[in-house]
Amino acid sequence: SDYSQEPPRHPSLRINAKEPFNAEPPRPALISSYVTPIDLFYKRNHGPIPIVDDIERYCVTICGLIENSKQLYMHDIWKLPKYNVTATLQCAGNRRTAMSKARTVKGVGWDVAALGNAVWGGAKLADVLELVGIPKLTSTTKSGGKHVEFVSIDKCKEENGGPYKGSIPLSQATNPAADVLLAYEMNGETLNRDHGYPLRVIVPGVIGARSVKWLDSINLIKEECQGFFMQKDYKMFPPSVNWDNIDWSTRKPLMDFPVQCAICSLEDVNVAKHGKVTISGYAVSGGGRGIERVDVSVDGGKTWMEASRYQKAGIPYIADDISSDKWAWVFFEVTVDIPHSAEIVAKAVDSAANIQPENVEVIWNLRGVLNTSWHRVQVRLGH
Ligand code: MTE
Ligand code: MO
Repeated sequence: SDYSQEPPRHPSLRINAKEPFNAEPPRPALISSYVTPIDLFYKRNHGPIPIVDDIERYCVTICGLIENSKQLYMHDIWKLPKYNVTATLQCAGNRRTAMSKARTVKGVGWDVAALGNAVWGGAKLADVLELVGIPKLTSTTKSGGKHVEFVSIDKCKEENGGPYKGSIPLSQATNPAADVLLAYEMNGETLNRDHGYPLRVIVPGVIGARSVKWLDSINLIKEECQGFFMQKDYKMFPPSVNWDNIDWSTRKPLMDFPVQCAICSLEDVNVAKHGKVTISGYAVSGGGRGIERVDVSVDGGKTWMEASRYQKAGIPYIADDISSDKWAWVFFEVTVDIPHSAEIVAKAVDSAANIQPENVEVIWNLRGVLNTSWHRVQVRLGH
């Protein structure tokens, strides 16, 4: 693999792995703006960043179970109606480092910032598929259990030097309301190399792994993608499963993200003075579910206070309201009195009343995915 032509990156990113490049912003930087600046957005790669230098010749092949396969050039995609979707992308490995502290897991370590919120600009996949004769989802459409596979142009060792791949159900791909995009813009700028230039998939509400970057082809297939990252990774096993007894075929690939939150105004261990402290962070759920509530405790979970929630500064957030960004995180904030050394805890409830597990032990899994346990930070009083 060749890492000699990696793009420049922001110096404040915390690097979790160099080759492939995996990095996240510091906690306070993550919540300094509702739309995450591109250079601070986490970067999660499985190989070198590919180079596409001839945009005129770049095209996406659509093939598989369709009448005639088709090659779409960027000018074909630019011609389709353009949508801007504000969506939070979160890696299934977010908060893995904390899970590994309970019991060692395999995978790149991440603190709480393996996610970011961006305005993705591009064509709807449902419109693209219509170009090859696949109709949009209606109440009478039969998707026949088919799937839409995304194949990248990057190369990764897990695929033995082959491309990164993933798939979603055809019923989601053809549903305009699912907002699945082929994105060529991020926050109003041309997508950069780290995030998938020239074209990537964005699957809102689903673990980041399915939002394939550097798209090369779209394949209509009978069953879900058989690639490594669908079948041998990004699955959640019970705590009893270890590397000697694992049977990958017993579990489904992870798709929608469960409810998650984290405090970002504090590190794991802090020294504070007596008095008022503002606790802030993010909360987000998958599948388009809003955030109904965020609770904060300053006594390790014995008593709780409700935090205020917002997406845009100063405007109160209402879960699942038409005025809110349904695929995006919310920020929370509460000012507390810290009377003595304390464990500060945050937990969120989503609009389907889903809650987060109290302890990481009950959701421990050998790959360290979906650590959505209550987020805890320690504060010791200093002078
Ligand atoms: N697409 C390709 N082609 N190669 C990859 O390694 N990583 C996936 C996904 N798409 C990946 C990919 C994973 S695991 C995540 S979490 C997101 O991209 C990260 O997207 P980002 O780097 O833009 O934040
Ligand atoms: Mo990921």
